[in-house]
Amino acid sequence: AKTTPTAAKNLLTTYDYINPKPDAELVRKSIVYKLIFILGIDPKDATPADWLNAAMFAARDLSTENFLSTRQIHEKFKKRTVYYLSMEFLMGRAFTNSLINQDLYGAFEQAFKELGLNLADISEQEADPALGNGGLGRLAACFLDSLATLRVPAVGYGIRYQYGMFKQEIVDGKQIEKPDLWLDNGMAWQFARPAKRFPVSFGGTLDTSHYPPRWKPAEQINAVAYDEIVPAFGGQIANPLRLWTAHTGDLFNLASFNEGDYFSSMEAQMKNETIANVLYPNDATAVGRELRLKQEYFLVSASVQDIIARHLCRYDSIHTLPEDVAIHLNDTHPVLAIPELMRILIDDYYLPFDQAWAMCQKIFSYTNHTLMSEALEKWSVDMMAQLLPRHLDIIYKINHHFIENVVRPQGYDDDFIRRVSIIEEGEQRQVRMAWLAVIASHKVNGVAKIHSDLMVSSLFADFAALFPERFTNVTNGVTPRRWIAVANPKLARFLDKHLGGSGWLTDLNQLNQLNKLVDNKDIQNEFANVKHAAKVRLAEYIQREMNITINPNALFDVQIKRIHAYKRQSMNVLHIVHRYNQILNNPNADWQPRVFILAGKAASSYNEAKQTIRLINDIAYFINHDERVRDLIKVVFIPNYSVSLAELIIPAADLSEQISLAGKEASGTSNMKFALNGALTIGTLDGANVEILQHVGAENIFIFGNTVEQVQTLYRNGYNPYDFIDNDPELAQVVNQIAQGAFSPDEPHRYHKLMHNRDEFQRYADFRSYVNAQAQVDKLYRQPEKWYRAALVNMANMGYFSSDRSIEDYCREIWRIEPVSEQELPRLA
Ligand code: F55
Repeated sequence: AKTTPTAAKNLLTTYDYINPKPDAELVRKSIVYKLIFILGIDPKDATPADWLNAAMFAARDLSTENFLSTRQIHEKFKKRTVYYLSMEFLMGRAFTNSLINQDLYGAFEQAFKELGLNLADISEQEADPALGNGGLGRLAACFLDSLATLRVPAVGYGIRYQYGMFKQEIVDGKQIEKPDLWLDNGMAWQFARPAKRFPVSFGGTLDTSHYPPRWKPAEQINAVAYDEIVPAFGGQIANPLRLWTAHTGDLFNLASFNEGDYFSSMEAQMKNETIANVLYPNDATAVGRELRLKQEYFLVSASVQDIIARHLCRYDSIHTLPEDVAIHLNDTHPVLAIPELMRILIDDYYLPFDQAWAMCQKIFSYTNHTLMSEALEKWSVDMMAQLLPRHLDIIYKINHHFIENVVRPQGYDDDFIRRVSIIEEGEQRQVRMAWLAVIASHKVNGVAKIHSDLMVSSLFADFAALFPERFTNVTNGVTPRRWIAVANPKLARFLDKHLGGSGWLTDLNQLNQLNKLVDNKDIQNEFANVKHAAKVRLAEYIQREMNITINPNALFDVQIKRIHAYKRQSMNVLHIVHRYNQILNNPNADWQPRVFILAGKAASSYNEAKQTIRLINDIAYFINHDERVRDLIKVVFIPNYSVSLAELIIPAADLSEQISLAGKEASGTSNMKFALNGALTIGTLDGANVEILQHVGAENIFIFGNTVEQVQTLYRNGYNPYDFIDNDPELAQVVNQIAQGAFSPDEPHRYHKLMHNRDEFQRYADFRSYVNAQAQVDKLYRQPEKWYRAALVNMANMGYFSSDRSIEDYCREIWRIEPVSEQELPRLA
């Protein structure tokens, strides 16, 4: 039983701590108080980082009451809750976002002014927590923002990696990886929850002489929670993001402890504490490493135990779990949650298999983020038998049940059964995690229409024949709070002014009112000024950090994303070199000056991607120092791409490069962020580009390249890159220059392989069409009225791509979850 002292209860119901909202003076006092009494620092010795920490504590106080009262509302009304399980949350900086969401930016700005400090400079001190690789992790963060803002009862579960995504340095053009010490200056934002801990077991043996079988694990480790507040825009509601760390605690390596081997039991524990140490930096290839499997199980075991504990606080029976709980799997990475829940229901609650399985199928849903075979997770049966014998046993039983009760009765042949089996036979038997996810989930979704269609017609075709109603689409979205209000405040003011207030921030379809203003020359100019200011800001950063001068009046052409062959950064390079050649051939033509901006990390083991980074830097050095091109071309590779760099770069882009090979990019989300900030897209018919085209109209986007069908035909006919190189002298020239060392004279063959490979992603097939589209870009940019009109049309039609719309789709179609209603909200005193 929980008791609440009356005084504390009042605090939670009357908001008398800070009601209605603190003014600058109260904020200033609070910051100074935190500095002195929480951090123990004398104001006259405080560094900017100290001030930031103090201010973050002050800001955290202001969302804590919302956070706690949200929990109370959920309890009181027994709100059905969605648990979003993800190995990655790329949250970005929290401070400015929380001030904007709580409408406190002005008060904090003024408070710092009175202290003789500048809020924007202080905010720059915050580490950017990079607990994710790229799109998948950032999507999870946008979704948490929308879930809170839409008042959906939701908890995010992830891992509190001590080292997130590595820090990228560029030395002699090459990527160097350094550890990312994001926790070094303290993390004022997260509440440690030392009492929220669950044991997670590994290894050992399975005694099948009983029913249910008894798992006797060899090792146990504690998962300990840290809660980060996810504030809604507009205050009132805040949801938790619960991140797990690994602690030794008082649990031991059971086997060696029993033998009295204290030291080796401690040694084993120390090894296990490394579970939450580091994020795997692979974004499009699965790794078969044991530590990764341990990380995945660590996340889901702690989370499922916590979900059950929370359920049992409200209901006295485990049987009501499917009414109370929806668990969403962000890709297959947390799929072990399925056998983990089965294990607990069967082994701890003595449910029969069929009953436990029926519950799982109501509870789980799964999002697929890729069709590429190298990214599909498969774990060797041997490894799983070693590490999780009971889970492997349950997976076999699920598979047996599926094949005997679902597949065979429908009369499918052995070949079909071999294809849909969770266990892949072969030299090394493997567990197909995506198959398990599909079989256990009531809904499986792709992340853009074209991707969801391909998912059903290719990767999951056999399953779509078995359960067609299971598959659906939820097109991705991005949060306008971070991607406009935080990243581009000048654009936010522009929108406030022309849309009559800030309602667009929570109802992004209001942007379509811009459609009637797109021909207005004053408004075009006003937007051009917003864009120019962002370009100046980025140019200053590039000058300061890289000592490269760029001209803000040039066209800023931007490709920022993970470096991967399918995303075709090297095709972007082909165009740059082609343009360079054209300028040298015809120096007196009226060229449109361009700045090519690229950024992104390569997985540390991905050689081709690293070579691509080096090529970009070699070419940048060469072209930027060639006086003959003057400033008609500048090439800049900005190191250490991150959420906070995206916030700086995206508002400054004129042109957004979305040039993946059709069929390979599941959705893309930066395409949405760019268009929302008034950049025009040059892109293929891939992922969400297809839907962006439908929304903005063909006159306002530069589409090029082969379609999925054409790509497939080329593959089928035995794609030969030389069919294209040999028939296009300008392309051949570019390929030969790069391959023969024109940009790497110190090592002429450095890029031979990069140019003369199988061209798996058909850069050469799409080259000519890409170059033609780029010529159209130049032509339109030279007619500013038309360009800025098109930019405004893009913004006006981006309402659909709000993550609020995505989350509404999930709530309605997948999770069957209702937000906290107006009536359920406590009224402000
Ligand atoms: C991370 C770890 C592994 Cl093991 C595999 C993949 C990843 C990863 O980061 N994937 C990823 O970012 N996928 C992207 O998801 C986005 C959100 O749905 C899509 O927009 C994007 O197309 C897709 O590549």
